[in-house]
Amino acid sequence: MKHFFAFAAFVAGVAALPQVKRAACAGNDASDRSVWCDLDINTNFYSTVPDTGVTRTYSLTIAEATAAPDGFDMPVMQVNGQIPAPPIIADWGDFVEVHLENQVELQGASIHFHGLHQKGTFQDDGVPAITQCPLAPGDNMVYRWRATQYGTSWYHSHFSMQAWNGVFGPIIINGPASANYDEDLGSIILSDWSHITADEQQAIANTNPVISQTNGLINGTNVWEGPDGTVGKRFETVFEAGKSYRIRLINSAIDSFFTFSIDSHKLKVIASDFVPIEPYETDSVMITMGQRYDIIVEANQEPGDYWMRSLPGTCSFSDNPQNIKGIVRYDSSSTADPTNSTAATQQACHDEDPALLTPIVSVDVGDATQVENLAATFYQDPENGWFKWQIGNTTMVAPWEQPSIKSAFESDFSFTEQEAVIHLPNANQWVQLVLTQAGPFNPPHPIHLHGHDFHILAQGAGTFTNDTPLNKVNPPRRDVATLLGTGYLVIAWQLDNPGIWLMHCHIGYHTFEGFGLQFVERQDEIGDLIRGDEMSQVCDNWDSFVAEHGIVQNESGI
Ligand SMILES: [Cu+2]
Repeated sequence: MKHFFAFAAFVAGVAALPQVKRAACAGNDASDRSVWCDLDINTNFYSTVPDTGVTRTYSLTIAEATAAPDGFDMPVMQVNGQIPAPPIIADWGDFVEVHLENQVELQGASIHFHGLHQKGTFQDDGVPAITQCPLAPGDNMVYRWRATQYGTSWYHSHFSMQAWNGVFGPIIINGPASANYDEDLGSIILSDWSHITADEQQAIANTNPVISQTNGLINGTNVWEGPDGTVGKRFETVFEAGKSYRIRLINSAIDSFFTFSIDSHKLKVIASDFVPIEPYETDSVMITMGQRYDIIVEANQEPGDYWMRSLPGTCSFSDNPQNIKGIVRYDSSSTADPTNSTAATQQACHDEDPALLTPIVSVDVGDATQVENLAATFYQDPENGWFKWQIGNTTMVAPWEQPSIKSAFESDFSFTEQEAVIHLPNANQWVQLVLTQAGPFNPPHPIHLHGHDFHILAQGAGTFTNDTPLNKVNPPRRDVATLLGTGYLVIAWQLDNPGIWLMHCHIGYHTFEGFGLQFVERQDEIGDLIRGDEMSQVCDNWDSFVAEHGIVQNESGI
C-alpha cells in the first residue's frame, strides 16, 4: 500500500502546477521563435507549464569500454556505447521517463538531470548519498520527471568520477526563444580530456592541486598530436550562407573554463542555463563547468572554413590549450583547414557580465528570512595529507548506503555534521547565501544548486562587506555561477520546492574532496514525495553489492 500512496504523491507533486492545455501545434517556426503554441517567451514558466500529455521514454545503459575520442585509446565509461551520451529531447511540459541500467563491473551509478527543477520529484534527482543509493552493478531503476523548463541542459552520472570518464549527454527541451533563428544545430558539449582516467586524475589531485589536462573535446572528438603524428578527428559542422543557427553550448569539463568562439562570427546569446535572456552580441562567451549558453550564429561571412574554438581560461591547466578546435564549413565538401593561424588569447576565468544576463521573465527577489554565510576553505586532511574543501564549517561526507532520502523516509532528520545539512523550513520564503573565499589556494569555483534557479544578487572579486550592493531587481538567474578566488557570490532563492537539494562546486576534484552542502527544504512535506519501495530496492541491492565486494567510500559520496 505504501508504494501506491507514494506513487500517488508523485503524481500529485508534479500536477500541482497550473495546467495549460497545449493546442495541437508544432511549437514555433523561423518566422517567430518567441511563441510556443498558446504560450510564449513571456510566460512565467515557474508557474505555468503546457499540458502536452506526452511521456518520452529513454533507456540508458552505463558500461565500461575502450574508446579514443581524440585518437588515443582510453578506458572510458559510456552511455549506450557513445560519448557524448545520446540526447534526451522533449517538449516543454512533457513527462520524461529514463530507464537506467548499470553494467559497470564494480561501481555504483546514477544519472543526474542537471538544472531540472524536479518539482515534487526530488527522488529523481539522481544524486547518490542524497536522493538515492548508488545503483548497484547489474541493477536498473527508473527516473521520472517533468520538463517544466525549456532550453538546454545535460545529464551525467553523479557517482564518483564517472561523469568525467564519459557519462554525460545533452538535454534539449523545445520551447520558445528570445530571438529568431533558422535552424537548431543542437548541442555542442565542451569537455577537457586527459590520457589518464578521471579516477587516476583524482588520485593525483588528492595531494596536488594542479592537474594539467592532456586535451579537450568538442562533442566528444578532437585531434591529438601524438608521437606518431596527428590522430583523431576534429568536430565539424556546416553552415549554409545566409542562414542563422542556434547552438546549445554545454560545459561538461572536470576542471576547465572555456572561451567559445567562431572566428569572424558574432555570437548572439539568448539563454543562460535554463533562463531565456535579453539577447546580447559578443565575439566570444566564457562558460564554466555545468553552465549552458544558447547562442545564435549568422552565417554571414565570406564562404570558407572557420575555426570554432574552445579555449581554456587561465585558471584551467591544459597541455594543448590552442588546439581544442572544430571547423565551421560553408561548403560540406571542403576538407581544408581554416587558414587563420592566429592563436587566441586565454582569458582570466570569470562568468559573463551579470549586467548582460537579464532574464526575459522578470522576477524580483524578496527579503530573505534566512541568511547563511559560508566560506570556502582549502586544507590538508591531517590524517592522510589529502586535499579537502570546506564550505561553511564542513567537508561533506555523505554515506552511499544511507542517503538522506532514506533517512527522511524513516522520518529521521538527525543528520551527522559531515552530511553538511542546512535546513530550509520556511515555505515560500527567501533564503540568501553569502559565499566567500579567501586563502592561500583559491581557484574560482562553479557553484551549482540542484532543484532551483538561484538569483545572483552580487558577484565579484575582493571582500564582501555589508556595504556591497545587492541587486534584487530581476537579477541574473541560473543554476551555476562562479565564486571567484578571493571573491564572493551572493545568491538567493524562494523555498517553493520541497525536497533535499545538493549544492556543490562543479569542479570534479572539488566535488570528490567534499565541496558540497545539502539543503533539506520544507522537511515536513518531504515524506509524502518518496516512493519508498523503489528507493529501498535500489538500496537493498547496493547493500548486497557492498557486502559482497567490500566497497570503501573514501570520498564525499556525491
Ligand atoms: Cu571548486
